[in-house]
Amino acid sequence: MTVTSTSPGARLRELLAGPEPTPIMGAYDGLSARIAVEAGFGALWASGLCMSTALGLRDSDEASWTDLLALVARVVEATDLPVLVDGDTGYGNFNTARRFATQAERIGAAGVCLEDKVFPKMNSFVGDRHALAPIGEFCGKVEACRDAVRDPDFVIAARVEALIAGAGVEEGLRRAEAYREAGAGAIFIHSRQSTIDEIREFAREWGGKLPLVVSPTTYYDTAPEVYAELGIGGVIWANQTMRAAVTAMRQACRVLRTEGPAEVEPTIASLDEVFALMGYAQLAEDEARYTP
Ligand code: SPV
Ligand code: MG
Repeated sequence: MTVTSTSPGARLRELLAGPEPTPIMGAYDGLSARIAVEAGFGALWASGLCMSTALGLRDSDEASWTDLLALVARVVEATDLPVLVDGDTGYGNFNTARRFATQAERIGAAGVCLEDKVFPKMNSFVGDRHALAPIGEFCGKVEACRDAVRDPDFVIAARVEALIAGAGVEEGLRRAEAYREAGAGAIFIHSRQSTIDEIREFAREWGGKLPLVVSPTTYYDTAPEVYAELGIGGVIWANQTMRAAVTAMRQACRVLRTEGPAEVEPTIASLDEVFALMGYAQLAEDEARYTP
């Protein structure tokens, strides 16, 4: 374990304000967190969609926030990277939002991201019912979280869903500015277009007033240098590991059932790989050291 004198929030802030966009990998349990660390990501996104899916639930506030925080705790434990936690809408009002934020801080997260939709929310890629919360009410949530957390560097990111709701760039900018004034430390501007065009328009108008975070699930083929050109602080690859796991597990189950275990074996991680990933050798060393 690496011990640093700076808080997780301070490290996340520094990364988001840095000259290069930070690649942030979605994680949903200890395993996915370890794999992201191994691949060299700078920070993690505890994804509501992926954690819900891992629990066998839909990303529409079906999972309780305590269920989700139990997984966040595993993500945090598995790595020294700063973890930004998807806080959905804050699960109700300012009071539930601030309780979520303080509990996330307590388990070692670097920040919480709240989205300006109405509870219960629906995943931003599903359907067209994405009612936006009143601006004043959402600002109250941001402020309440800011006031409640202990570390002034703990990041309260405000996620603007105006583009998802079809309300346009101008409405997104109006909301982002209100959330900045309410004390947000970063703006997550979300889009589900297949190009980065509306994000580009937003980012140019925004002019770097606060770090911007994006999640290019649908505009994944954007050239990497574009994020830097637009002054984007963090690029969240929110769900690729979960989707990779779905494909791999389905394939393994199908082949095992239809062709047999011998066909599956060469296509899956060996147990030795799993033991290496999980640090069993370190445990053996520790046993030699600590066991008389
Ligand atoms: C999540 O990962 O849960 C997100 C991002 O909120 S997305 O699902 O892409 O909207
Ligand atoms: Mg989410």
